[in-house]
Amino acid sequence: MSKAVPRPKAEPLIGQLRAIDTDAPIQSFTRLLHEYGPIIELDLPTVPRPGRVFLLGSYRLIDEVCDDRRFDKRVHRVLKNVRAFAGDGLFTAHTEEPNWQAAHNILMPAFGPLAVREMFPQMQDICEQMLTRWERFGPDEEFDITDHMTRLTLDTIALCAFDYRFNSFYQNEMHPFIGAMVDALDHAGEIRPQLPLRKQQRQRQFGRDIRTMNAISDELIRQRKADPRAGEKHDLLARMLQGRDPATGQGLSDENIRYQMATFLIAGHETTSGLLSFAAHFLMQHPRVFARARAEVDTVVGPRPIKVSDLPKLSYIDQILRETLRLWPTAPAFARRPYETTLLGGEYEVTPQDTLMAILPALHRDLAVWGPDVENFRPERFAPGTIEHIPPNAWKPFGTGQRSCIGRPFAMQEAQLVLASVVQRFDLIAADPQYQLKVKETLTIKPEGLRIRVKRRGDLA
Ligand code: MNH
Repeated sequence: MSKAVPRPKAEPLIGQLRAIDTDAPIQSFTRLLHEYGPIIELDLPTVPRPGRVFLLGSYRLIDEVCDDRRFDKRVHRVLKNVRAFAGDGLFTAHTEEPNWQAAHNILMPAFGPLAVREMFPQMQDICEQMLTRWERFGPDEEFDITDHMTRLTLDTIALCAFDYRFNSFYQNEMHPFIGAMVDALDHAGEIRPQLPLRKQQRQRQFGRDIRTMNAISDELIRQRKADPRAGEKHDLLARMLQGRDPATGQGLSDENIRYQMATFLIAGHETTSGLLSFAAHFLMQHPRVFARARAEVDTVVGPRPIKVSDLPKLSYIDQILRETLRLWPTAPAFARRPYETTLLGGEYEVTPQDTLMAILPALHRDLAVWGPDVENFRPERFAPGTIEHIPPNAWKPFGTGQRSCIGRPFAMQEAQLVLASVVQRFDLIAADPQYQLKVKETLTIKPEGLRIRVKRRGDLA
């Protein structure tokens, strides 16, 4: 017998609208799961039927839906909206679409550990631009750390993937791609019901945003095709233009390449910038963690520039990043669907039309896995000797199985380099010591209004 899934706080017509902060749905879902238990049904006027949407918050249920034999990625409502500009690119493709497998086969080697090691000099180039700016402006300049990290990660993915420089650290305004992307993602993720006129305006703006993003991808392709030295390049763009799927001999179409470019520019920077911003927040809140991180960098690296071969030895930096992704997984949810109607947890019937959302901030706070101090920032959870006791599928910031994050080695290498370089050379000072973490949600999550100052290490106040 199948049990009914609880649908807390649903009212006629508006469903759970009153129980959910539409600007911060993931944080609302996490609270509801905390209150009502491991699975609840989402009920909102903007969520289409007949398929039902279930939110999952426990280790036991999420572990189950991570099984690639019974479950596949669900391209849920928001991702369907994102397809307006990311099409059948890797992130938004259905697994059974031919371009998913083709692009996966062509691009996997480009994101393998060896290929990513070769991108280290470009990552360092952009990191040095940010730290040089910090040095030149000095300790009196107050700035938004998330703004800087966004410039850093956008410039890094563009340089590594497309050999293109946005030069964000040499401008005041953010690159127009950012504004268009943030607005388009915001529109794609909207769960608030809208009045018709407003809806129309938003739809038109969405069209403009998409044209802005497409124009940037087209310009990158145009420059590459006009570049007499294009043949010497082996970056991602080169692999997309020339690569063939070894399984079929097929290449990627121009349209699909444009979708992949939008995908990489978005997936390649939003999440990593959030990770680095949250990590900076935790370092300021936990001076002992900061001190230990600095001691590790001093021991492994000393005062010289960091080398790619140092990174595997910077284990505590890696632990800090993992613990940051536990508390604030910057891609905070992923969706699954069963291939066949099945009983979830042995008691809830779910069908292939349903959407099962793994809510990661809830998973990462499951007391059964993490113990009573789940809310505490404690990188030691991921220390060698302890990390082995974390059960598989309990920590899922990069998604799962064949549809997990292709950019994970890239993101972790970049984040490790940047965090290590920061603690090596700078003290971080919260501009407002009373700042309470506020988390802004788009498709991803980031700290909001986190203003800091930076002081070169050893300089007097
Ligand atoms: Mn990434 C898929 C998280 C960095 C490119 N990424 C995913 C998924 C998660 C995720 C979760 C699975 C989504 C789903 O199941 O619907 N990604 C992250 C995080 C970071 C990150 C937390 C950084 C921190 N991602 C990156 C970077 C790139 C990238 C950097 C590219 C350079 N991610 C992707 C792509 C996919 C993906 C592409 C889709 C892979 C696929 O389905 O084949």
